[in-house]
Amino acid sequence: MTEHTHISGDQHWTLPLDPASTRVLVNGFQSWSEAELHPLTATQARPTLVWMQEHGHDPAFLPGTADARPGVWRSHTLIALVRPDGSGHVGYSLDETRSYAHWEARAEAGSVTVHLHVEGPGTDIVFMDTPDVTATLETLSAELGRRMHARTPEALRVWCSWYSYYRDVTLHDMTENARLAHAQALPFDVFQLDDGFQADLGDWEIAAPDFGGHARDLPAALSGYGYRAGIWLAPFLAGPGSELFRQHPDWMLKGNDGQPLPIGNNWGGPYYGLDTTHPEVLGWLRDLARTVTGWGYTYLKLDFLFAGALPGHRHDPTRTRAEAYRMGLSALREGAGEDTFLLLCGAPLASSIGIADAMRTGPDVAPIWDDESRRVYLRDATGPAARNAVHTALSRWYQHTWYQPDPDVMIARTEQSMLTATERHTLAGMLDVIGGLRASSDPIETLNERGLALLRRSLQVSTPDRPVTLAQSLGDAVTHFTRGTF
Ligand code: 9PG
Repeated sequence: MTEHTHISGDQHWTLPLDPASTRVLVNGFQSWSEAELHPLTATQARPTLVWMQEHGHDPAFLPGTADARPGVWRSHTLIALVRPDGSGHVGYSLDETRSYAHWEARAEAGSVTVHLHVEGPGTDIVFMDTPDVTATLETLSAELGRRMHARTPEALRVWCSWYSYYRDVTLHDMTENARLAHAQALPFDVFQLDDGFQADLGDWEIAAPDFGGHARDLPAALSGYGYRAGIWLAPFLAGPGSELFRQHPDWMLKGNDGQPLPIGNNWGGPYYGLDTTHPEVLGWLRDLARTVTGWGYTYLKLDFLFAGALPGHRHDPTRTRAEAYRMGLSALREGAGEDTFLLLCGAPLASSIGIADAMRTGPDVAPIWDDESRRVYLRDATGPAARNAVHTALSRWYQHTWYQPDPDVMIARTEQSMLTATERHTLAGMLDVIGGLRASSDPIETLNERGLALLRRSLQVSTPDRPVTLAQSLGDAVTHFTRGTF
């Protein structure tokens, strides 16, 4: 047991570190948020555009770029300050079921200060110096996992429709890929239908006109090929034109004026979020999860979950953001049952432990290595790109004791892709180092012999005996890649 102090409110530390030679490891709020190891004197990226802030960043980072300054770094749950020899200081929150720990490190003249703000009633905090930051992060992560009853089931091998078909996916695309994968004896466990099958956000049981069928018809077809069925939901969201929104405006997160509050912009317009402190919302979430598992789905990819941890739950404002989030998530788990595999995405990280089976630990992969204009000019490294995905998931290597990490898909196809052969192999190799879920989205018919060979190699699950070597190799990889060769 590590020594900890129960902390509520704010706390400060001044550390005898040389800012110029110190690196800082930060962990953003949710799956897509920044996680990185950088020189402390650099400037933390804050996106300049509001919709980018909404999609990857904690509201606690807002407003915008106002306080993005050299030498000021913010992080959730934990923070580490690392000397060149690997020693340093670690701050860590050991329980995020009710409270969130916001950390901020600042380079001062000849020292480093760390500020902690605990949002919520208080939590057990460790703040320690250590000869080995990597080892200490592993130990504290295991402790947090134990305290929050982490679920770390066997990793699964998943085919997912998103990264090739996007919202144009049809029922036929799913069954055809399963048929071809079966014919090639590709060892997937799950075929997962992503965004595009539903009439609207919230109207999950009504089929999109162009889907060419209904999602409820997929599981039986997949089981004929020996694959489990997976489905994507954004269960805390409602589209403004949905039946859900029209019938239950009162279930939405609300602004100070008592009106439903748009919480983001995607799918060609704004969307709203459900108030997960509302008992009727919880009942609806339970029923939704029960309905799709009743259709035969045993793997749910639950996405855009950060909506459950936003301010605006007016039904019971006494709940903290973490509590409101876990109420919504628990309702989904109850409806889905203990045996259904829940992969969370766009989700607050530590406050999902104990309910999540797996967690996306980075932004989306895309068939392009780097989206330089968004990353450099718009100051946002959370956009879809292979580089952002592996860089972020690598920087969260210690989270394998919180849930199974999902570093997102490898890409083996050569068409509809801007990845070079080197980039395809680098991506696959780095996902393998990260471990956790193995996934692909390539249309099977587009894969030649070499593509199939790369895919087969990537589907070899090599967890769970990774942790020790994982920490070492990732520590090296993160250092190497953040030196600019990445
Ligand atoms: C379906 C997709 C896929 C994907 C998820 C998620 O606007 N944004 O910043 C933004 C970020 C991620 C994103 C969509 C939008 O992708 O990660 O795997 O399921 O939703 O819509």
